[in-house]
Amino acid sequence: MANNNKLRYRTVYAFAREMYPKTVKSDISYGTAGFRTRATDLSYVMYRMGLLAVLRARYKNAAIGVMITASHNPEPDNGVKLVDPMGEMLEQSWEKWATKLANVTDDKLENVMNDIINEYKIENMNDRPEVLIGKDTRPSSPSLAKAVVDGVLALGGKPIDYGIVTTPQLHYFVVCKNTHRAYGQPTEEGYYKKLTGAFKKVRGQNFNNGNYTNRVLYDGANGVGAKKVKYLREGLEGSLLVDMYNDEIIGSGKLNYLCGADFVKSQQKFPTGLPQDPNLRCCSVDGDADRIVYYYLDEDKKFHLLDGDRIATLIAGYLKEVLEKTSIDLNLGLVQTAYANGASTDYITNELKVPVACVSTGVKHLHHKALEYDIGVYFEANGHGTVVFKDSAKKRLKDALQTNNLSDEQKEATDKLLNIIDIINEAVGDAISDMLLVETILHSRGWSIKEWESAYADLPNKLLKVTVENRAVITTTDAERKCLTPDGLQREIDSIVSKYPKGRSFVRPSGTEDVVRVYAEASTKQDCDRLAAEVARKVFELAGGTGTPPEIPQ
Ligand code: 16G
Ligand code: MG
Repeated sequence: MANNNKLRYRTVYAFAREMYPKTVKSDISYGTAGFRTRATDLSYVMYRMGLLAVLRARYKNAAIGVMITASHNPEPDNGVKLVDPMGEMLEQSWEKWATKLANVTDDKLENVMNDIINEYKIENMNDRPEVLIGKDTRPSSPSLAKAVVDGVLALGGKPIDYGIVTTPQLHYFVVCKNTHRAYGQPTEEGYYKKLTGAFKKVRGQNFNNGNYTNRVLYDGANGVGAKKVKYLREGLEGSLLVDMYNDEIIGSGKLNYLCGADFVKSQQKFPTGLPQDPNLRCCSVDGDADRIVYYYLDEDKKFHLLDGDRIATLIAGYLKEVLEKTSIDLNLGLVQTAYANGASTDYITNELKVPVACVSTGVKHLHHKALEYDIGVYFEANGHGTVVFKDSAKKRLKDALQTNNLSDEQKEATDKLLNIIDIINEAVGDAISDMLLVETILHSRGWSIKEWESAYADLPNKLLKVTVENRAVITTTDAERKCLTPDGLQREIDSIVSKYPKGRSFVRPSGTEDVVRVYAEASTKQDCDRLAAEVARKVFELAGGTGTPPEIPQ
């Protein structure tokens, strides 16, 4: 064994030195969604993540995923994240090992690997675990994928290259593998079949209903989300007509450019490339298709956004209703972050009467919390989200169908809920699956996009960035809603907020950019802009702002 390890390490080191030497001096860290930086700086990081994936797979005795993508970021960037056995993001306690392994010099690689092996008592170093690898459409992705493959091979793992897939597809394949196909077939075809099969069943023969029409305009962000919907459409067989826009894929240089979910949500603007006719139901996904937002232009060309909060409330309200019809006693909860619009939280709590939890930013936190409910719906305002069902909840629904003492209504609702579960990618938020779910609910309700929007009115909100010398001076608590340091900042924020009706504001250091983010909402746009600026100014003053201080509108 020791000898084997020695031999293996020789290979690991030779590969590292010859093919993937560490070319960048400065350190990088495994952030909210893995490593992300310029693609040209990532080869050695990819190779090392191949190594880490094998160690993690041996430790968990399960298949692990590696996804190469920089999501909504510009085309010259890239990134990598690991996917844990049940589709979750890499367990947080391993993030520090990922960071260490990425930053160590080539000649010390062996030491860090030994540290990991000792820390986790990994003894099965001769196992050949599977590492599933996926990549987005970036031109840099193929060579970076090869680096991951080489890392996996160097340490004796078995790489399975899925080629170009969406992030949620890769998560799905990992879950399928590790549940021995109980969750589905670990192939692209299996993925489309499962989702579209369930979708068509729920939709039935009437493709339209009331004010709902079965056509949606789809902005593919010139990325993998565009490529994959082409296959999805075949499976849908006309039950849903997905009109594709922004589908120039590899090498166009247009990935996420003036389009895609991040552009639409953060700029609050209609994307380029779509027809601007009024009242058309449109949606945009991001560069790796794990986020989606809906929107439309009204008769006056005014832009209306239906973001992750709207999707969450639509889903939670509907699932609650279907669940009540089944008469099966399962608890349903919704998980949001501090970025959720206050109006959505009010609506969920007071109208839908669904319990709401608030957690820190980042999919892993939401997903984790949602697992506490029998049925957990989670969404970030930016459009990341899905629904997760406890195994015990699924079993109770299935068992209930087997008994013969359900009324027709109960039976229909239970059957519907079970089919809806199959439309959902529970492994992680999935733009394509979320779109099918939203379309299913709108169809079932007979709603146009305007009717969906009329549930509640968003409070005006604003997001600002402040650059400071060291953003780590800002620390937060209470799901990022309050800051602990620097001293006195929270007191100042409280006093500013108290001047504005329905005012709310919080600040947090970004996990992906070197900035501090400031969120504010208030009852009018003017108040909201002022509130955001006043808070940003305080951050600038108390947290070591750099550049020009934020201006406060008069
Ligand atoms: C990452 C997260 C996203 C979060 C965002 C916040 C995942 C897969 N992605 O993109 O959920 O909203 O970071 O970015 O977890 P920020 O920390 O820069 O505000
Ligand atoms: Mg993404």
